[in-house]
Amino acid sequence: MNIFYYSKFSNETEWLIILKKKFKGHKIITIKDNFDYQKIDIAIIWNLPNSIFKKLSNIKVIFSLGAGVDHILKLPSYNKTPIFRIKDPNMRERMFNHALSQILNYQLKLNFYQNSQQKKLWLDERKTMLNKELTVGILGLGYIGEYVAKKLQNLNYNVIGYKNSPTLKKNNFKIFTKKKITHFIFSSDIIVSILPSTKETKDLINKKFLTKMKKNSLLINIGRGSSLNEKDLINHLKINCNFFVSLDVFKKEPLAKNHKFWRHPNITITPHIAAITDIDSSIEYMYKRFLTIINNKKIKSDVNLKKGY
Ligand code: OXD
Repeated sequence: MNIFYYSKFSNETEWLIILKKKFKGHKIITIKDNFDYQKIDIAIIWNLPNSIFKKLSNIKVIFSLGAGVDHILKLPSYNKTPIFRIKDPNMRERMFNHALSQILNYQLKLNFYQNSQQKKLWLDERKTMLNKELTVGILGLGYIGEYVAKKLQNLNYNVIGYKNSPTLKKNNFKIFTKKKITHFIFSSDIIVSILPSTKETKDLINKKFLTKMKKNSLLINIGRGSSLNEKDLINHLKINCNFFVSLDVFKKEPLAKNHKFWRHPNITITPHIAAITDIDSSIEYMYKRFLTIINNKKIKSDVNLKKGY
């Protein structure tokens, strides 16, 4: 098989070495190779420009090098080729660790101490919340969201969840759907968004949503930047000085140098690293999928094209 690899990851060389080892007997091709793109069977990609994608006219399957697939679905030349996303326990654990770090930062007021250290101030702050006193709302209960919710619950946080479509799956926490989103927002002290980028989720976290959040709460976005209306957030922060935000994803990445978010004291920024793609386990996952494809010849996409994730 001819396998095309594309990413702009800083550790691309390492990816290629391990891919070549794992997919021994097959050809791994990159844009640096002078290869007939029409002979490519499989594409392993992250943020591939459409100008290249449209040349891969005979691919049978696409592997997304991340949990999300919006970078593929938005390509004008994408035409229903089956897609597999990375479903990796290591990725889920990283996402959980990141969410927890931001929750604890807010809960234990660590930013205040960091700031006061700069000013050599001995802050005499006497109140922080216990886990059981906080309700964390998980917005988006997919493969990663459900895991984060369960892990937080194990740590004694009150956990509630939000899902666009109703579910029959039993969970130990309350799940709200579309009609009850206001209840979900009102009840949460902290909201963690792990939503995918779809038509339904576009700008879901807007003025109306933010106004319903508690005045002194925390919003964490580790899903997709498209679900947050950035202007509405800036305006919300102007009148709510005790509202905090932690953002790992943005409408446009990398975040522009002159973006207002960078300098806002209530916003913590990380550069889309909440769940970096783990090389070894992801390649292992893709290889297993690859074997079932070449053995069964039947390819069933991971992605529901109607829902967009
Ligand atoms: C993503 C990822 O899909 O980082 O955003 O995996």
